[in-house]
Amino acid sequence: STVSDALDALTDLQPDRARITADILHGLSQHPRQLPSKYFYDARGSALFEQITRQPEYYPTRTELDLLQERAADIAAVVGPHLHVVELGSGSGRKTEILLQALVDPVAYTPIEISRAALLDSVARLAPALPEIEMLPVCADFTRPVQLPEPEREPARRLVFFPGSTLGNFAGAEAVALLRAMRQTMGEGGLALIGIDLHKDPTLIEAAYNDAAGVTAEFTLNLLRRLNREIGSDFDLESFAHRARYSVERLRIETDLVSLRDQQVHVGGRTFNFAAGEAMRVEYSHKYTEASFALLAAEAGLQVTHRWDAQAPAFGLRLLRA
Ligand code: AVJ
Repeated sequence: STVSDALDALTDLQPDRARITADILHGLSQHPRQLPSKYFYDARGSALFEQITRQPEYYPTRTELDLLQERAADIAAVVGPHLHVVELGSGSGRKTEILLQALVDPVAYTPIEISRAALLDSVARLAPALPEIEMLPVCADFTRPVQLPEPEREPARRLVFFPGSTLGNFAGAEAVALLRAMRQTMGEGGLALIGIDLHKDPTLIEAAYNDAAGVTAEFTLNLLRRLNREIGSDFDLESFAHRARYSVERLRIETDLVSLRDQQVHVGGRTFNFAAGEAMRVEYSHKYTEASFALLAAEAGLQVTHRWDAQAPAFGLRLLRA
C-alpha cells in the first residue's frame, strides 16, 4: 500500500471517553485498586515507552530485536509464504519490519494498536518500506473483539504476531482468555509468533523497570496525566510515586502507583480516598519458564511447535498452532 491507501483503510475503534471512564471507575472500586495498563499508551505514553526501550537497563526490546534479526530467515521458512500478519499492540512496528522483510511474499499486514499516534507513525514508516504488502491498520484495544479487515488477495493463513512480552501484562485468567481470542484470530490453519521475557536474575529484571534516568517512573505517572486530560480526573502527579518490584513467587514485575499522603481524587463525579502508602496496581509484567508458558498455551488450546531463544539475558520467541 501507499501511505494514503493505508490511511484510507484505517479502522478506528479507539476507546472513547465513556469507555475509559467506565474502566477507571471499575478499577478504582477494586480492593486493592487497579488501573488497566493499556491506558499508558496515549501519544506521550507511546513515546515514553520508546524511550524506555533505549535505556541501558531495559534489555527486552534489544534482545528480541537481535533474536528476530538472527532467526528471521529460519522463522520465515517455518511459517511459510503468503501470510496475513496480524499484530497485537504493534507500537512503533520496528520488530514487524524485520519479520515482514524476511517473510516470503506476505499478503497483508494488520497492526492493531490502541495509540492512534503510534499507529499512524508506524504506518507512515512501514508503507513506503514495504509497498508490496497491503496495510490494513486498526486502532483498537486488542483485548476487545475486533472485526478483522479482509485482504484483497487471499492469504494462505494468518500469523498473529505478538512480540515484546506484551502477553506479560495479563495475569492468570485474562492471559488465557486473550490466548483463546488469539486462537480465534489465527483462524483455520493459523499460527502465532509470541515473544516472551523469561525468568532470570531478579536484580536484572527489577533494574529494567527502575531505570536510573527515571523514564519508567515518568511513563507510569503519565497514566494519571492522561486520565486528567481525557476524562477530567484530578490526580495530583506529585502525590503518587512509581514502584516496581519483582515477585519471585509469581514470576512477575508488579508496578504500583503509591499514594504519598492521605488524599482525595475526583473521577467521573465520584470521590475516592487514598491513604498514605496505599498502592494502586497499574501493571504486571510476567516472566515465564519453559514449563509455565507451555502450560498457559495449553490452557488456551495452543501448542508450542517451535522455539527460538536468546541467552543472557534470556528471552524467547514461540511459534504456536491450535
Ligand atoms: C510493552 C508491555 C512489554 O511490560 O515490559 C516497560 C511495558 N512497562 N516498562 C513491559 C513496560 C514498564 C512493557 N511491555
